Amino acid sequence: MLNRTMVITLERFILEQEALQPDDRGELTNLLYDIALGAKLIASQIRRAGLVNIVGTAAAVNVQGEEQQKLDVYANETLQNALNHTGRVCAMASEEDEGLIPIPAGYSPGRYAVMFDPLDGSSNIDVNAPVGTIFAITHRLSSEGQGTERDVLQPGTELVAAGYVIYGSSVMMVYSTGNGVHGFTLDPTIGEFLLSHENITTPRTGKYYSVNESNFGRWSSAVQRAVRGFHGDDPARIKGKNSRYIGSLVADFHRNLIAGGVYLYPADLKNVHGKLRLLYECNPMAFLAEAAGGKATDGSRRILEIQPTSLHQRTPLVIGSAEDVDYVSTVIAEIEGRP
Ligand code: AFP
Repeated sequence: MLNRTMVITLERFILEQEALQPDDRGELTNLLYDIALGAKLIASQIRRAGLVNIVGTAAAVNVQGEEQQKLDVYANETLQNALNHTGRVCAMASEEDEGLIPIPAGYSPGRYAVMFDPLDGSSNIDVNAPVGTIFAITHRLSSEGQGTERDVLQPGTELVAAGYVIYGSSVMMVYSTGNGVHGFTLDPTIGEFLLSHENITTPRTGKYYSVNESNFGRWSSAVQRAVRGFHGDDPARIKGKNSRYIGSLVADFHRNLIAGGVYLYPADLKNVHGKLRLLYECNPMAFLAEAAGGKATDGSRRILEIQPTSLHQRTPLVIGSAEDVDYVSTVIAEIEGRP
């Protein structure tokens, strides 16, 4: 008989998955759980975002008399504090910090390096639109002590796990260790992430395309041609799509992952290498897209095969349903005269 009170928590699910990765000795499980804890703390602050000013200046200044921090600073510190003392992490890199973040004195460095964008899409906070936290995890390459940039500057093919948390109408954590993509929704009444979307697979082709079209005149003619295809101008090869763009990668990616579609942030005359960061945004999302049956390229190369050379390297990104991503690569190759 169906057990109606049975729920699968994030902890239980990743513990069961861990049996599939025996060499990780439970550390990856705990690391994902540390990230989930950080995300719950961030979620609770985001929920209060509009209230700080209503509650008044007393709430904007904490007991030490410090000014209320901006949410992206808060999210960055919260994640670092959730990870830096556990003995599981040798170094961190964040979109908010210029250099590598070492493990504080007194704590032992561990086997993993973690990269994150603590609050992606933070310009959306003021208008109550969804934002997110994105993360990626690698095994360290250095042998001991504090981690080095080498541990972090690994191609996405070396990731052992990646995921994001979306702070939307509900809070969801979506992650993969390469073995399926799984989504958990935070039940605020019990403070637990519960399995809500097991084995997410993205449709081969999607309904939506997501791109900041105000950049149209600054794109290469190849990118313009591909986007016109999504408008419906190339019906022999691709069906026209609906446009959806929030301007928050996590939210745009999440919708397209579930419903099918393609997100683009191409290079343009202002952002000659694209806008998004390889380590904190593109690699983790590419890892998830591929684990869900989708694809991610920079217009020609597979994102996960790009060798990073610096912490804040940017890359163009085309990500989502496999046939839609392939369409963009094909059009770009044709116009640029590549095979
Ligand atoms: P912010 O974190 O500065 O809001 O940037 C968000 C982001 O990195 C990504 O989440 C969006 O998809 C993209 O930038 C939006 O950029 P445009 O505003 O140029 O469209």
